Amino acid sequence: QEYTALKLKVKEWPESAQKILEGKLPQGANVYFVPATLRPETMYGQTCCFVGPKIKYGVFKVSEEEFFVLSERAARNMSFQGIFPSWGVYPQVAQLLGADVIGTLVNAPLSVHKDGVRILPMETVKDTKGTAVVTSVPSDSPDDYATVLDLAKKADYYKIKQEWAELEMVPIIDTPTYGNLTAKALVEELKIQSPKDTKKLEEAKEKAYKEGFYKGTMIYGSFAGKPVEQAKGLVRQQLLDDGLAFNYAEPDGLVISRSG
Ligand code: ZZB
Repeated sequence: QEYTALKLKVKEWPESAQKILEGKLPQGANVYFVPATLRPETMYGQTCCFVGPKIKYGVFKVSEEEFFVLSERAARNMSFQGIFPSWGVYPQVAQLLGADVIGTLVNAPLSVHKDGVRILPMETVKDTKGTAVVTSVPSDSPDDYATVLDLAKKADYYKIKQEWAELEMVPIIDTPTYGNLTAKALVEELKIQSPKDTKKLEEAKEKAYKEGFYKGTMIYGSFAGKPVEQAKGLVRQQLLDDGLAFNYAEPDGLVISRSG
């Protein structure tokens, strides 16, 4: 599985994370949440970024001034892909639970939300896939759409501010079958009630992938007017060239055997 790993720079930590990180990072360090995505062309539509509240994350030192927040499994894999300076070495400076970083304000590259987006909880994030950080595009990902609806509805329960889950969803891809908010259309058509409707969400995801990739047209961003099939590689290359992302390959044999 070939992912694009995106760098979401931290602008402001919540108090819970500040306490844990105190004294562990050099002055002026840049810390990034690093979600892995298969859909770089949708990054304009990021409205938040998810972590699993019970998942353990590490803060790993990539260079003197750059630190990544992701799962230890992903850091180890990256250390064999030339992402850390020494082969097989991924120095960890702190450990956090997803719950500790809820509310962190990050800058999401290409997102229409230029003031930043929030780190929010998603119960269905898998520790065994990608980086265990998942950037949220509710216009085009049914899982993300179902999750942001649920978060906004139960903001108190999730201990978040409702407005963090309600950043505007901007249409970025038009499709013949589902219009320009594919995920919303599919969640409604399949009558998906909650992020726990995993079977229906799986079906919705497959349909959204197929429709978006083979029939979608970009209607936002530098490649507006181009088919998604072309734009995907172009947006990815632009992110790579601007130093906002890097390639991350998941050694898939391992993942299949672990997740069944
Ligand atoms: C942004 C995005 C926008 C995504 C979209 C999808 C869609 P797959 O297909 O099952 O391999 N993801 C990544 N890591 C995790 C994780 N650890 N736990 C849960 N979800 C994860 O899944 C790859 C996609 O699943 C990734 O691409 C990421 O969400 C999420 F419009 O990034 B994606 C129709 C899907 N649309």
